[in-house]
Amino acid sequence: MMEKIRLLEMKSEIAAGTRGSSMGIDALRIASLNKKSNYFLRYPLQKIADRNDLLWADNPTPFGIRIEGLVEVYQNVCDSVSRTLINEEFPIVLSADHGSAGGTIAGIKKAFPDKTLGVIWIDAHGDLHSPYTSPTGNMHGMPLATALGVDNEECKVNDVKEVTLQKWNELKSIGGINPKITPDNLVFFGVRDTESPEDFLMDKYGIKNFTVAETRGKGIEHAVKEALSMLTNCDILYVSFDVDSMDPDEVSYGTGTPVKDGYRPDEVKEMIKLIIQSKKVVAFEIVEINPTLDNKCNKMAETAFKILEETTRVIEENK
Ligand code: NNH
Ligand code: MN
Ligand code: MN
Ligand code: MN
Repeated sequence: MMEKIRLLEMKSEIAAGTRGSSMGIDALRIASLNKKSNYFLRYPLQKIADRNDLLWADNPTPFGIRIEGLVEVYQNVCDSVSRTLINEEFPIVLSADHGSAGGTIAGIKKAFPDKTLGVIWIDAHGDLHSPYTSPTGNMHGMPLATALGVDNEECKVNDVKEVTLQKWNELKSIGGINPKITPDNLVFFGVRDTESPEDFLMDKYGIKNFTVAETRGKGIEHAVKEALSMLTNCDILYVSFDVDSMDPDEVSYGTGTPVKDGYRPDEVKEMIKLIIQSKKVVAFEIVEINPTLDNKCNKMAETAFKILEETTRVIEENK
């Protein structure tokens, strides 16, 4: 049976510190046209409302920049993802910055409140900050903490305003379930640029990170098998693919926070394919393409598009 797929387009870039990721989805479209692919005609596409108007507004919450807008983004993504899943369609979320992913997780839990959700997070970053610990105040560094429901007050470095904390609590409760995942059901691939409050949480909860070296040493197949075996208690899985997991020198610098020594594109493509073949994945997301920063024309989007096309093919043949 062919899985029905729905593309969800979310252009929110208010959670990133650098401008331009809202153009990442159109950069994917251009990559598809240059490849003469009809990808964007093959699947229904739904645009989700953003709050990018806030990019021109004052920013009253320094340790949770534009957090009030992100609450709306979470709610909108949550509604679209849950509706898609309830319609028995597979949501592929094409998003600007990674802030959206907290809304995706909320939407999955809203659709499947009684199922145990596992998350595979392919990223150079841990995205485990809270307003108390963030070094930048950028909300795209925090989506996993909202899903886990952790504030990490033990590692507090920021003096956070009450209004920020109120919005933070709203973020955690979107979708009606908090926490949405447990740390043992979260697996990282490629995380290599964390701050100490994130390291503290990874140690405290024993969150598994397959480093690039470990993934290569074991081989992609073995590493994925091991990751899936850690998630056998999960009924469903969500794969979140931040393109900065890839090596900027292998691909390009077309992402807001590039980090050296990442994966090659063929490695992530294989990894995602093997994860989807577990038949447990119910949603896939791709984030943080920023064509305005690309030093090789549109190379990041072209690379991401190839991975997206192959991933979509595997989703279709899988069911
Ligand atoms: N940890 C940094 C921060 O919180 C960087 C986060 N940037 C990301 N995350 N792109 O994936 O600001
Ligand atoms: Mn990320
Ligand atoms: Mn990242
Ligand atoms: Mn587990």
